[in-house]
Amino acid sequence: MKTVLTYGTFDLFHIGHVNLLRRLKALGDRLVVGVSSEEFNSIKGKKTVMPFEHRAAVVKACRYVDAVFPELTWEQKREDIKREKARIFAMGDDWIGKFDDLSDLCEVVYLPRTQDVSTTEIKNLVSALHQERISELKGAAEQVLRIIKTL
Ligand code: C2G
Repeated sequence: MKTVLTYGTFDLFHIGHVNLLRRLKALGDRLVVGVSSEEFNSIKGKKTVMPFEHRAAVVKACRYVDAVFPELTWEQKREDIKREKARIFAMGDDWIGKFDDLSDLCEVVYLPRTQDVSTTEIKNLVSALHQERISELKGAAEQVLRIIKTL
């Protein structure tokens, strides 16, 4: 049984996450994912839209994923690799070189990210749509006011 181990926040689960998990599963027989807790995300300077329970449930529901566990600290990776008997530790290449120190325990792999999609981009798009909606409503309210003034 060749176990592959990876970590992530997986907020607003998108095609970039799916592509990564599919490619990671293809590297072995079993894919295990450490999903970042809220507390750990604040250490990473990240604020999520979806709570940990939802993000973990969505990742677990992905057919490429066999097991998930909470990621609480940077330091837990060595213990996780030993516990899960992971043969491969893998991340997207935005982390390239950051975890090479684990290569005494298992193979360390970085895969190319999926271009033009990220949780941050989705958040920005939603807030732009929100702003657009607000200005539409403002325009409509001003129009109503103008009509009222003519009455
Ligand atoms: N990813 C990707 N393509 C994208 C977006 C993300 O391949 N377009 C990959 C990232 O490279 C990462 C994984 O999806 O390997 C999860 O990304 P995030 O949820 O942003 O995870 P992050 O907050 O970077 O957490 O200890 C490591 C951290 O927990 C990683």
